[in-house]
Amino acid sequence: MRIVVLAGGIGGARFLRGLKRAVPDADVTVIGNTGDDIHLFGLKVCPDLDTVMYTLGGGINEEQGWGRADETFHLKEELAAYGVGPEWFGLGDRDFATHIVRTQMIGAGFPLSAVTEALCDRWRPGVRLIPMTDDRVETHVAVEVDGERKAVHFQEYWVKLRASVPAEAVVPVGAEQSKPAPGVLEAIAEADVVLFPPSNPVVSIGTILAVPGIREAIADAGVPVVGLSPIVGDAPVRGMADKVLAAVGVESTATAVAEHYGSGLLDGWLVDTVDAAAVERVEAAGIRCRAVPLMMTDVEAAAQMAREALSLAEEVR
Ligand code: GDP
Ligand code: FO1
Ligand code: CA
Repeated sequence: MRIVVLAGGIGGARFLRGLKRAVPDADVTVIGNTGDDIHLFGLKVCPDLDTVMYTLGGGINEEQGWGRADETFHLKEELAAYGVGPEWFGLGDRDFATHIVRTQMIGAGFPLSAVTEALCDRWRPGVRLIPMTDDRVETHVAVEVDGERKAVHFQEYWVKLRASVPAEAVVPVGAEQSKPAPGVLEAIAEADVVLFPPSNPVVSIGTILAVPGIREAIADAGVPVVGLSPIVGDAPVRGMADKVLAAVGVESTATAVAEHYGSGLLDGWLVDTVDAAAVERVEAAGIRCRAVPLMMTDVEAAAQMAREALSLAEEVR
């Protein structure tokens, strides 16, 4: 079975680990979000690609959900001693090696998709991980700070400001001009099923869908498209997705997120059992819906979610 998954960071990565356990022999292609990418200290950092790569490759910091296990921060401290920041972004020593290799390869002329493949030669994630695009796309967030309206990089909004100020707009800068990376449209066209894990609908999956051609390829593939809600009990399970959903005028409910994707894109939607009341409304919107446990408390729980998603895909096929 050929499965395509559009993934952000933690929500996408943990679901993928479950999917690998549920269907070990499946051919899984992951289209990764690169809108969170940021250039720091002259290095290109790709948080969501790295989160998927480290999680599936066994190198992730499990408690944090991002960054390397067994990490130290000597390099960051030395840079800070020179007054070189930003101090608000925690790049660790082990993680730095990934960004150095990536930046060096990009400087040598390799596209991000080829660099990601090379990094995965070490981590062996067991999936084919492709960035959504080789072009530069950076999500920026329009905010008002101390009466001044300005756009900040998504990481500054998320990590430095902790989404503590209202997001007035979320813009994937460069997306309109970007092209899907090699292999993205082909994987979608050849897929038996497309899954949206419980990733952020705006700044993870929304950004991937903003790359011209990807949304259309999914709609045209003619295969089941099934999503899992990242919103449980009217709040994000983790992080501040409610803040960016508000920026695009979407309520933080499992129903509103399904309606936001719409029946033109989604065939099936899984909500958590606490949101069982949402099933009727989602189905009224033309999307087949089931309520099942959606908390990824461990790999087995995530695997069971993957089984439910694939079983719903068979129902709507
Ligand atoms: P990020 O890039 O690291 O923010 O990760 P993603 O975009 O892939 O996923 C973030 C979303 O995952 C958040 O909106 C969370 O609500 C959701 N999430 C995290 N853990 C769980 C879980 O156990 N169950 C569900 N349903 N959603 C989760
Ligand atoms: N998230 C934080 O909340 N604080 C950090 O200092 C931080 C550093 C960091 C370094 C590398 C990396 O790959 C991810 C990192 N993240 C950090 C996570 C990340 O940038 C965001 O959680 C996601 O991009 C949000 O979608
Ligand atoms: Ca992310």
